[in-house]
Amino acid sequence: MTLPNDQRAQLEALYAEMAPENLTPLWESLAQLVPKQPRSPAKVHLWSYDQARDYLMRAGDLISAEQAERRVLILENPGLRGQSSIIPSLYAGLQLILPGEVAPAHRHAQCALRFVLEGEGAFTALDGEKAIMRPFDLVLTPGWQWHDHGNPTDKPMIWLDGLDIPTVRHFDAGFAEGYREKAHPETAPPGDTLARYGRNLRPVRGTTADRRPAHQPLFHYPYADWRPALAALAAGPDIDPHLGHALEFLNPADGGSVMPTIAAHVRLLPAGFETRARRATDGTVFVVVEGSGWALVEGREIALKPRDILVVPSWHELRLGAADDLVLFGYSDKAAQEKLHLYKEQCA
Ligand code: 1HN
Repeated sequence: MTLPNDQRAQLEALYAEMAPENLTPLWESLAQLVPKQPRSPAKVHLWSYDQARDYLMRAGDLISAEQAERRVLILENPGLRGQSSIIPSLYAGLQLILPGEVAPAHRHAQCALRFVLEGEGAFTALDGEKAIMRPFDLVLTPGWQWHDHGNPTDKPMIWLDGLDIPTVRHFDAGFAEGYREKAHPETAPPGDTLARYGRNLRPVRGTTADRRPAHQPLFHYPYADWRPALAALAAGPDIDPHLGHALEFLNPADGGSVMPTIAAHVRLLPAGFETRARRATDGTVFVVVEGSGWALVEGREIALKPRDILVVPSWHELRLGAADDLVLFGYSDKAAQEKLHLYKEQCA
């Protein structure tokens, strides 16, 4: 705000006097507080998987999963350093679990997804039921459900963790507790929940077979299921000009997003396809699953290759192009924004 010098001086003197009383004038910050459109402090950024993996493996030589509780390198947005955030509302990390290791059981208010990047045969156990993890599986650990991880194989296992840590912190609503033992006792054989709740069926309500929490029963979305579904969609004649072939992961309990704060999807862009420009208010974390291509974010071109991780903050114009068939996984805060009636998108 530009004001005559003497008025400015008098105002500044007034602000200085009131500051010790924890009072501050709105008119100096109104335009920033209520922007005409989103101006995210987060930046567009790409993490090379190979580079991050190197540091993660070096950490693996220096600290055990049990010592660390979770051996994770946080992907901090360069515009949000020190905040453990990849966008203002969400967290991302790369977790390593080495052969024979256990990451002990705990539960917390924050909800989490895991997207497997490397290794096969380690597990996440949710309330005592193991999901055996394979590359590009999506595994959920919803809020306040017990979870531990273990790697009984002879190879390292690495996955991307996506959590709503900054959202829970924003609401000052975080609780956590450790389990009395390292691992939750087994409650069901691996795959049991997928069989009961993952096939457009569910145990009849009120029977003992209906053992999972009603609001969040399913927690494993295997690559072996979603990839053929995406291939079938891509075999059809229609393609969305802004998204390509896209499928969202659903919570079968309500047909909504996988978790209350986080939405997740996959998309396939056929070789040579370029999307039209689009922007949305959800900040999105993308993982390249297969193929190669580019992202054009606000005019800046970024090359994409398998396992690299790209963050596109709110209201950044995005175009994607596929050199060969490009498959992406993405998660975002769209789920929370829709509940708050904040979500918007703009397609060119
Ligand atoms: C957590 O529980 C896990 O269970 C990973 O693997 C990362 C980051 C912050 C808080 C809880 C896990 C986490 C986390």
